[in-house]
Amino acid sequence: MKIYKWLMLTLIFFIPIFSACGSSAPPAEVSSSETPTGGDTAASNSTESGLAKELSVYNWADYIDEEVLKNYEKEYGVKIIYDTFASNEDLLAKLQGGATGYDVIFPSDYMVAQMIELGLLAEIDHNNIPNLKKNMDPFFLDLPYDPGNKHCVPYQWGTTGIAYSKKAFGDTPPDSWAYLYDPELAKKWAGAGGINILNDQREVIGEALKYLGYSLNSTDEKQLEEAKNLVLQVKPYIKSFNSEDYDESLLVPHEVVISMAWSGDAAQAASKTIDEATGESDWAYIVPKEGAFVFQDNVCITATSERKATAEHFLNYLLDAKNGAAITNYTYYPSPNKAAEEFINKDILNDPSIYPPKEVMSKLEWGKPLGEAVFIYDRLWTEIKSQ
Ligand code: N2P
Repeated sequence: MKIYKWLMLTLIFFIPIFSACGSSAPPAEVSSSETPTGGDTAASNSTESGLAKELSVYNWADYIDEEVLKNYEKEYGVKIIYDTFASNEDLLAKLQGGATGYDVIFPSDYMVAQMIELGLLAEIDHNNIPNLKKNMDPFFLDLPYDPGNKHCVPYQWGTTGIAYSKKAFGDTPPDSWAYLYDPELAKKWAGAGGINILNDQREVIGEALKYLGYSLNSTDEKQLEEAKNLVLQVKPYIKSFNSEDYDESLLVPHEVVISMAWSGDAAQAASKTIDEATGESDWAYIVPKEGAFVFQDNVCITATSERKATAEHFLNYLLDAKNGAAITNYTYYPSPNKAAEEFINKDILNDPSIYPPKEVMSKLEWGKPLGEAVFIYDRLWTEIKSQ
């Protein structure tokens, strides 16, 4: 397992976007403390321990074990105000729209870079987050989108692919994006049970680009128009654009037979469709042969947070080994927390749809910030959704 994981991680981080990996020294060892240094006592709403009375946390849908939140509230007397979003772009729009109440947010790699540039993230004090150095696998630290982890700590990572019902597909798994983007195939599977795709512009346009043989980070307007036209051609066959509760409400009760999906959500759905007699699950997951996104999500503090010490205390809590394992055991996404590994269920650690083998890893591509082309994506997405 260890060698396998090392190989896999080497493969992930030695692709070009992360080529600066490991260029600076990790932060010095610090002692652990239960209460935040400085604390949020200046804020009128604070507990005796110096922590704020409330903390506002904004995460992806279905991306934490809520017991972990409840335990934090119980242990430290901090009430968590919890809310969820569907995509990085929705998160960004919320912050740019002037929402100032959020303290802790969970952007993916490319969005961290974009948010740092826009001044939306606070710098974090590693002295208040000792679990970062203590528990995290160094392969996931100091990456080019946030050098030195000045703003964020790693949370979980995963891949994008296709979730499908084995009953519907039998011995022929949908191993290509053609099943979602080719009008003939899409028509067939719309008729045979229904198709869901993620409600996420980078994913829907990016995987269409991949299907066309382009980079999912393309900023070429002609390629992007081509991708949009592809999506518009299959749009009549798409039952839903859902990236929030699709694993619950769509995959489990068989509302659809095929869905663009994030790996952990697909694995969660698979775990819920196990036939007791055979031990086999109905849902399975495949990364299409053309390749797809691989992502690392992060936990960061907003620049506008007035409860930064409490937010750092909460980040440190999430990076605790047992909490990291509880989160992965619930979400089915791989954890960058090395110390958590011994507490993660073995069937998760050994599941290749969750920890992809290296031949799959080599087909994946990390998302990059798009610069000015972000406006083209926004326009194309509006056209896709409104037509
Ligand atoms: C979990 C969402 C996964 C995050 N439902 C994708 N970056």
